[in-house]
Amino acid sequence: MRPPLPLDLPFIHRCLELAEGPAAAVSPNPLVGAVITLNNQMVAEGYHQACGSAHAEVNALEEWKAYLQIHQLDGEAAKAATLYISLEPCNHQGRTPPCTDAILASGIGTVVFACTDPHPLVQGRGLQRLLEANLEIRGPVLEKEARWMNRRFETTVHHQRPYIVLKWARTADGYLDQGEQGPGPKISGSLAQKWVHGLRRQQAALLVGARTVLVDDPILDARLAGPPHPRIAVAGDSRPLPMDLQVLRKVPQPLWLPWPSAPYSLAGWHEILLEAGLNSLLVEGGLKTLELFLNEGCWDEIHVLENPTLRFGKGTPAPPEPENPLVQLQLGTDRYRVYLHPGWVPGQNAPDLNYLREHFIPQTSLT
Ligand code: AOF
Ligand code: ZN
Repeated sequence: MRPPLPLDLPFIHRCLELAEGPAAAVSPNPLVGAVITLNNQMVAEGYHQACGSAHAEVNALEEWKAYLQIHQLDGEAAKAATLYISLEPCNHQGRTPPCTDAILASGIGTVVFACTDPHPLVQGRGLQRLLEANLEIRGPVLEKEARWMNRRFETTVHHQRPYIVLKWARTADGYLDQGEQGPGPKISGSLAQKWVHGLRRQQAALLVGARTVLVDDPILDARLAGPPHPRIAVAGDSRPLPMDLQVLRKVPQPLWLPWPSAPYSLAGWHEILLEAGLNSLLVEGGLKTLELFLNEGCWDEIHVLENPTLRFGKGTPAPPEPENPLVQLQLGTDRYRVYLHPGWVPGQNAPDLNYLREHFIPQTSLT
């Protein structure tokens, strides 16, 4: 294994960019992007588009084969080519065949990777196989950034639970809704709503309490940001919901999460979600559902939107917020705060602070 070259950085950067596009459509798999270069020119690229479909390397190799044909190049060109990949290639048969086989068959001489695959069946074995076949291997490159991009996948592998994002909107005087009087007027402005839809398309599942579904009758999709839409999970007792609710018009049907009781804890929910292939969860309320996660400290990110001019005077109080937001900014008419769980330490198991802050700042396409 060799250390990376300065020229490797922009190509791995492109791999990460390609990887992120499909968002939660790859769940429970990782996001992966690949680029193939010849004489330091990009000649092919590919990414993993959805769980069950071809891996990133395989898609890039398809484009590479077409390039070889068009330019009437042979195996010598392959030896001179470099495959850049954001995750170590797999070496096992999953839903799809091992990528190492496809790489070796292509005759490509060099592989540069961003980070190793923590999956128990991979963990360095993919790189080992390529090294044994005398390929030149360089890396890791942008390792923290690549693992952060796959924090949902990494969390399922290391902690056997989905990555958990809590989100709520509150009034200036600290209320989630008007309590007995119902939800009241919408709290967040249109820009904040668009941003929330962006959050939704990145999590495999969206959880709400049954009471919230009954009272608010929300749609709970990512329509303002585009697909994929999260799978809806509803927490409550086993009382069936009225069939004319908006979330019930969706396919597939919501996943029912039985309300935790003395013998049944959040771990039970984690199991149900992972079994359904859902590696991340956005919890949007109500208060009791949010409190289940907050009281156990079982969360990774908290996103709070505050309307600084709206006051309800009374109602359901918003949960208290942790100290030290990672990001604090104005988002249209709302104030926006993001908190990262202290288990994520910038510069250690997460990228540095500047990178993280940039990551959570809404992109210009939203405005
Ligand atoms: C790669 N390239 O693009 C991805 C990889 O069931 P499968 O065949 O899709 O395999 C899923 C596992 O393969 C997944 O848990 C992870 O370890 C790895 N994902 N590997 O070489 C890819 N998506
Ligand atoms: Zn693979």
